[in-house]
Amino acid sequence: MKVSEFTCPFAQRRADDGIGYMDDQNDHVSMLLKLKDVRKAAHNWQTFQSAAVPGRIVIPSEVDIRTIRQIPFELDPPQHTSFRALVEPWFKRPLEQEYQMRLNQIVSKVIDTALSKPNSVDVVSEFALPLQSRALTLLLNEPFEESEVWIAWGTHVFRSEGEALDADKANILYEYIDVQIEKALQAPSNNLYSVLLDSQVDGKKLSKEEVKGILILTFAGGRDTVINAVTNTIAYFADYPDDLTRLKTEPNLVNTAVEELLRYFSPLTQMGRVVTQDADFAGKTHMENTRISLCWASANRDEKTFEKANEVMLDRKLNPHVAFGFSHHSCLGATHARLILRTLVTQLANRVCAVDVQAAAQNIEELGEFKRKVGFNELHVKFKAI
Ligand code: EMZ
Repeated sequence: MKVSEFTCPFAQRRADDGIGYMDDQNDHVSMLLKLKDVRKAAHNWQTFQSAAVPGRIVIPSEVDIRTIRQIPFELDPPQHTSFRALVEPWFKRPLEQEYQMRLNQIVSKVIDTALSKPNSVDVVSEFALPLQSRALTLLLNEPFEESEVWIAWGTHVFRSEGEALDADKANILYEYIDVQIEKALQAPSNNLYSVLLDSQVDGKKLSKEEVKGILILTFAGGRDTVINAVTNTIAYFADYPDDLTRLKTEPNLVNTAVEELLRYFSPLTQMGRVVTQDADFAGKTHMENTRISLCWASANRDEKTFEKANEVMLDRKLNPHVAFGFSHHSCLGATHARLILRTLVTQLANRVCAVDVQAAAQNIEELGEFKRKVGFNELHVKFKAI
């Protein structure tokens, strides 16, 4: 089996009745597995809400380690609409030339370091993690050196090895953000904290807690997801070096290639919703106050929409994947994430001709009746320069 292969554990269930089940900390989840159901439910915020108890829509649930609402992701319209409108322009800054230039330098340096190592590099801890953290300095508009603090936190801000939920770790993030908010109040700058503290939503200044909620999402939502996407992309090119050559000669392919890799890997497996009233949906009755999940990873392999769904086709034309979610909650960080991946793929194609895998340890999620690979805990490779 190739190291980059991602078999879809949901295929049989999706074909049988389109729903899977898992228990998450004694809180049952019905997983919607078909693309059309996932999309329909994502639209229907009246029945399937995001603004439940903070942490409950995340799977595994974070209710025991988080009391602060992540914003705008744990809100429903109309509150969601106002907050989303406020933060949207900031999260579109990756479209600016200056931002792209700086990201290009960050990616370039990470590749320089990897190429200069005489021995193998662990892509997770020595490549994807520093890349994610350094790129985040651009998104927050913080000094580059601050990334060293975030790198020390490891690949997930809420989890550590052997512990699905780590409260001590979560507290490090919460306390860090509190300190940064106080600093921004005392000496305002043009970073995300200051900009938010100076903003209003529906005519009201944001509270510290709201600012904190936006920052927690910014730190948590784009961390393991970006790290997985980067690591899986490198694993892919280790298996298919000819595709690197192809991308070098056909650089315009980079956008469709990145979308296809996102569809295939689906860095975030699923996201939950809480049922607000008894509802018949996808052939089942869902009781009030139970959870459903929108299983992006399964929806992205739905053969009804994606021809040869289990194959990577870098030039796939129609690709309505839901790797960044769907509807009003679609990923706020998507512009930033896409830029990271496009820059990475372009530079790899121009600088690297082969990636040799020396050792790999997969990261497998246990989801009730399913086990899903989502990335790697370690991936040791040697990059070969062109
Ligand atoms: C939440 C989630 C958001 C959650 C887009 O994903 O990502 C997870 O990694 C976090 O643990 O809190 O931010």
